[in-house]
Amino acid sequence: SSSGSVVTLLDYGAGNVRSLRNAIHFLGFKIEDVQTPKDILNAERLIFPGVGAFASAMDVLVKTGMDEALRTYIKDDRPFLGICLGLQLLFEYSEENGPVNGLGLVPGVVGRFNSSNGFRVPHIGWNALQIAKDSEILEDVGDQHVYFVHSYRAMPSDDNKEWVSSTCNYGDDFIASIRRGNVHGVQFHPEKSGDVGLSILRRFLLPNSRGKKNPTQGKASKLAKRVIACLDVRTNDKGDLVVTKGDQYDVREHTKENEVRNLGKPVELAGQYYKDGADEVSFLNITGFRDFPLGDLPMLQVLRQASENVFVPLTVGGGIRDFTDANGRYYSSLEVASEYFRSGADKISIGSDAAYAAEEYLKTKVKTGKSSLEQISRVYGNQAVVVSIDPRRVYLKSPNDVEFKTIRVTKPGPNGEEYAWYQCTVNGGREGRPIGAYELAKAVEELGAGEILLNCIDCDGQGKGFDIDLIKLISDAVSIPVIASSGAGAVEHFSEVFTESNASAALAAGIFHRKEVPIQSVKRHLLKEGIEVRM
Ligand code: 1PR
Repeated sequence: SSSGSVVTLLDYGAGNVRSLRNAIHFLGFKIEDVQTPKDILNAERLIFPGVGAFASAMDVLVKTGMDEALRTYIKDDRPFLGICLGLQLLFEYSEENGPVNGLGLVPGVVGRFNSSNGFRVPHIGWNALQIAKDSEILEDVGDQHVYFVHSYRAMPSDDNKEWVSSTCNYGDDFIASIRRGNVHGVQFHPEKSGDVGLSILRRFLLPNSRGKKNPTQGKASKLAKRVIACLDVRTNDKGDLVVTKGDQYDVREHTKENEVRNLGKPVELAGQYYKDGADEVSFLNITGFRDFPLGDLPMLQVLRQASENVFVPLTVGGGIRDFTDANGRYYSSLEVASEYFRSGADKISIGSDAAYAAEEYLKTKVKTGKSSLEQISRVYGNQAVVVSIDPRRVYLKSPNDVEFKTIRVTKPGPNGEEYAWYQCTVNGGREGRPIGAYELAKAVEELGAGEILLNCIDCDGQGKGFDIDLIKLISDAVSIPVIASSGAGAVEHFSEVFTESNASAALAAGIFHRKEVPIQSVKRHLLKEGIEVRM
């Protein structure tokens, strides 16, 4: 058994490495944390999961003297695995807020993806590897998707050819992994790449587990469309945290007791959806606008437990904003988000507070840097910040009836109206705001959102399909990924949304909770329709 084996982790405290810790523990290893440069030199096996921004990571390494220790360790060809930024830092320099010097061990430059050629930035999701040479830890991964989330990447060149073990295509071919001797680096996240990722980590940790087979090229060929399972969570009247699900955001049974609908336990369902093949799992604390999440320890507990066994990305939303508690203690939204990240979230999602920030920004045209959205994305990166939009369709006789972006609807309204706008709401759909989904989406993209979770109150829980008009409007308006949400009732609704709009992912709740349509059926259907998915 591998229990008792130890791996050294270089975590300089810049962000969430809980997922990686969980994956290492899951594989039966103990973790020793690097405290001083000596610990690096004494490591038997070192994992370096870079998180945060390139410049601040380099700062910490230089200030602590760990940069020199890392150079020595790697030059001596000792077992090393760099993940994401932990790979990028090995290069000569990065253009991220730079140029900023890196460790200079691998020839090449880290630059930003170019979104002008139609590829959305950040690059988020499950993409395919083109294996360049035997990398030992990647064997048989060529036909599978692995999970990427980043805006910067290093490019292959003649100078770094001896290092590059695989590339990935996203607009251009960038470096997905490197290997020389015992030194490995991956741009994707093995700890978030399901079974495939766990076996990559296992092969790094346990050289004996490496087989003899050569990597094979296979089915995975490009960025897959994601299928996301969403758990709306709240405390019911008995005080238990339950997964609930509304009809147009009404989550109460229409009985005399009027209780909150209970569809299961959050941790169990998350684990089930992971096994069923969900590409991501989202938790939305739907009463977060009234409750204070740091006072809501059960929700943090849910995240901690779920992340121990779920090795795909976890998003959590609800209540991410500044807060002053009953004792007068002030919590910044950054503190709230940090607590979620520390508890196992890979991304956080902001609803109401992002709507207020967008309204303010549209009014003043000034980025104050003070909104939760701006603060959290500055520290954790855009790719860690999702904005959740809760719009409601408002029909209009004429496109000029409102100052917001209107569309010509595919199906006329109840009084024959041919136009509509999508009014944003806050507080779980309870309050309409003077801003449209279109305006909000564009504003939050500028303020630093990395992704948009696009709900639709009219369609929520109806099972009649996604609001294609809305999803088209928003996914064409922004260059960050858009997650289509609300209304999935059958497998055809997923192929429809991916064929008719530029959504990068589709999210559903009710059909999965009620076991009407399994995730695998959705994926098999998409595959049959020629839409790339992770199987
Ligand atoms: O405003 O930052 O505290 O965040 C609150 C979060 O909670 C927002 O993301 C908001 O969308 C969500 N929320 C608030 N109230 C409700 C409610 O239902 N009463 N749920 C709610 C949002 C929408 C989706 C749902 C899809 C798919 N639920 O998450 O899962 O519509 O459902 P379906 O497949 O069954 O149609 P803040």
